[in-house]
Amino acid sequence: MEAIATNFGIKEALNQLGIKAVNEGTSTGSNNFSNGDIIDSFSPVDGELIASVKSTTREDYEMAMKTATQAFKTWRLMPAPQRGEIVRQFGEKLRENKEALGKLVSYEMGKSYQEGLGEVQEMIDICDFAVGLSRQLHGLTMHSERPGHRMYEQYHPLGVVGIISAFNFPVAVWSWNTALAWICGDVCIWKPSEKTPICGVACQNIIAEVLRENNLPEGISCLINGDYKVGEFMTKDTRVPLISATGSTRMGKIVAKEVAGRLGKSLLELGGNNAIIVTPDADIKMTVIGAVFGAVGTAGQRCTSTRRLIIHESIYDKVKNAVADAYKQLRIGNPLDETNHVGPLIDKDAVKMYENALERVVEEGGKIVVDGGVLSGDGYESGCYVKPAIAEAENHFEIVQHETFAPVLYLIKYSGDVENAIEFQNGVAQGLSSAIMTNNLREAERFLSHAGSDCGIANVNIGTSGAEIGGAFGGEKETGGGRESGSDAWKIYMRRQTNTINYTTELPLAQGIKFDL
Ligand code: UN1
Repeated sequence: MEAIATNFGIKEALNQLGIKAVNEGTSTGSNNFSNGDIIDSFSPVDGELIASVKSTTREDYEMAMKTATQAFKTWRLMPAPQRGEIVRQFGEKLRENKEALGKLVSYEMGKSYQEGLGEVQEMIDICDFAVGLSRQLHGLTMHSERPGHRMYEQYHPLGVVGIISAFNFPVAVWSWNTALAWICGDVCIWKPSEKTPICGVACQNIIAEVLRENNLPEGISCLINGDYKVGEFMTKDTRVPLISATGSTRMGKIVAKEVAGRLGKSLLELGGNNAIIVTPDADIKMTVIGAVFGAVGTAGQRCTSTRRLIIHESIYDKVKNAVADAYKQLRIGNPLDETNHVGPLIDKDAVKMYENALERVVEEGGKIVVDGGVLSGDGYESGCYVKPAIAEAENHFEIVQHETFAPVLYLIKYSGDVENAIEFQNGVAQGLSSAIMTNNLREAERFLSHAGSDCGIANVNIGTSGAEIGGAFGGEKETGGGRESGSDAWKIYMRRQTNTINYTTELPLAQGIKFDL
């Protein structure tokens, strides 16, 4: 058992990231406000205890808030390009720690080491993006209807931003939010998933070093630990103008209600139920790669994972067989071993949900194409390794309508026109990512048109997952409507102010109103 941590250099990685070994007590890391119950983090890779943290109590939270609000007073006065310089240094530190952090992500979350590295790369990329953006927080100028008046708008920092992130992207999602929030002049309080708290401590240690080196208050970045109850400290807190929450639709609905109830802003990035439409004009080889990576990458635990393949009847058997054949080549096992494609699910609850989905699809009349099952024996001792499965199903099945965070792919047949496939694609409650595989320009354009995909992401000839940070990331309907990361997503982290300046000696009123005294 110890072999995995030892053989794959986990201990060295933890050491480099400033995480205390299991026998040395809890890892508080830097600026981590936690004195409550102990949260032990077990690796889904081998079931071993990685390290422990303490959860955040109400009093700890008040301390975090105090530190953050204090830091905001300094941070907001720093010119945005100088804040960008701090984010640039953070990106540099991430480059230095890429392998160690990628390894920890892989070991604590269970995704492949390559994907762990990819996740850290997303952090580096968003830092680079934010550095450039720190010189481009533009507002517009507009012409006043009054003579001798100038009108424009500007963006100001919001204050304390609360970030709640999920286990599946334990470091990147935080950075998409925090790197932008920081250049915008905000300070952040982050509650990572209680399933991956060590990744949180590692990130906090990295940014704390940068802040220390620049004599800046650590309150710019605060870490709190715990479950939804700790999240609630922030969602109910009027001192937190924006809550950015990533996770299930169920969680998002609770957060949205809570935050809206106090007229705060929320940025929600929730569940997806992503489909790839495969038309008669699809390149089958590309389809197989896109579908298989989309369905089994991160063991199906991305919000962008491919859950449904909507295939035209004329090529249905061909695509089904090609994808099923590709599944035969999948190697399931220790994600730190780069010869494996699929690692474990996050925990045994996730395994139960996976098993339940496979039972349900059969109960509802579906047919298993590639068998699933939980793996046991040598190397699978954690009990979290499952076989990626494929089932033939119909779009309206209740289980197909539901997002199961596991490698279960549903094959759905369509006939006739691409419109019928688009109808299936849109016929779910979620609206995150979507794709069409076709070499037919008309089909592709129809898919992208206003009558096409209703998702926040719509791709042609690539899969549903693996979005670049440069675009705005998020989705519609039950995905929550939020956009983070690239494009103009920065605007949600700022408050907009319209300014009108009169440089005359008269006071003309707008709308031509006369008010003579
Ligand atoms: C998520 O699963 O919450 O598009 C984020 C992707 C990644 C991000 C996924 N860039 O698959």
